[in-house]
Amino acid sequence: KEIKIIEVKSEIGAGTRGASLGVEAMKIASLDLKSDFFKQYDSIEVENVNEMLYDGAEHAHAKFIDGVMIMEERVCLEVYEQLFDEFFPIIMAGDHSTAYGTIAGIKKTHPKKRLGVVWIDAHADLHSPYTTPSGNMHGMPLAMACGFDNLECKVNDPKGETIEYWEQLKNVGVAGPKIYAEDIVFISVRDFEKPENYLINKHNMSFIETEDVKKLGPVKIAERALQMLDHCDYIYISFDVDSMDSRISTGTGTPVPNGLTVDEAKVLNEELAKSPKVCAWEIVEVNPTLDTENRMAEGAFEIMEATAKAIMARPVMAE
Ligand code: DIR
Ligand code: MN
Ligand code: MN
Ligand code: MN
Repeated sequence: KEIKIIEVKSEIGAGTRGASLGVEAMKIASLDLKSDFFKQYDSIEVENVNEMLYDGAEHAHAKFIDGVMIMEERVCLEVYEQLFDEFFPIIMAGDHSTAYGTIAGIKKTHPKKRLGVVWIDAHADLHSPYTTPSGNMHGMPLAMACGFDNLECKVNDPKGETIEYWEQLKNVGVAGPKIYAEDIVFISVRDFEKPENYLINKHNMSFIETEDVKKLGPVKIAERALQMLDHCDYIYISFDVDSMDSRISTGTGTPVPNGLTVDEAKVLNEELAKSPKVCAWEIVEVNPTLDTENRMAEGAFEIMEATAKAIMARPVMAE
């Protein structure tokens, strides 16, 4: 299977400006590291709506949800098209909200198949407009994918117009939930709010801590994560660079201590990608405006390049 790079230079779901520059920063990193990665694979860019960032914030508990809606639809269609054409999509995105578009695109391609998700992130991204502490929609993609409102933990009172968009969002690609909460494996998630904690416990979601990665090593952890999703037909890997330790992830909007090293993240993603069930891989939240000497993008690029190599080397999956 050939890899196709899908560039999503959107930052409309982030609270800090600059994540839409992450894609270009990783291209600069490839030049500095003398890699021909971007010559090796074709890429296609999804048109963004970043100009909407100039408009006022009408949706306090789901900022720019109208723009997010457009982006999810576009990413969904592009991922669907590339999968349909039998490419393996590597999605280079800005903020993490568009990962829901990717999930929707996979589900649209394989509506009857069970899709597992490995979510490598410092955050659980399980908020809804009813529970978000920030209103930033990069904290919501997994709630969109599972169709969670989490009204049990309601702390906000979003207005009707916001809720209309939220309900519409749940039907991107195909109507209703795209995944089951029990088909998500979180790795290195360590910064979450009570409403997210509630969902994680309620649905007994799978959780692998940074500690475990350090103790058992990324190879064993990848094996364990794949084992946890053994009952799924396909697997999607979502890699938020803030899963790495805040000393490393200097160029990202919401750095958190006690994360992975570049090496751990690299081996983890490589090992996961070796599974023929893995059908798409995504990297998000590189923000060069916050960085020093493009270090974040260089680490992120190294991880992406190694993962791509692992994808290209694997045996073909029987349908
Ligand atoms: C926090 C931070 N849970 C929020 N989320 C981030 O605002 O929803 N997600 N940074 O990537
Ligand atoms: Mn297209
Ligand atoms: Mn995230
Ligand atoms: Mn994160």
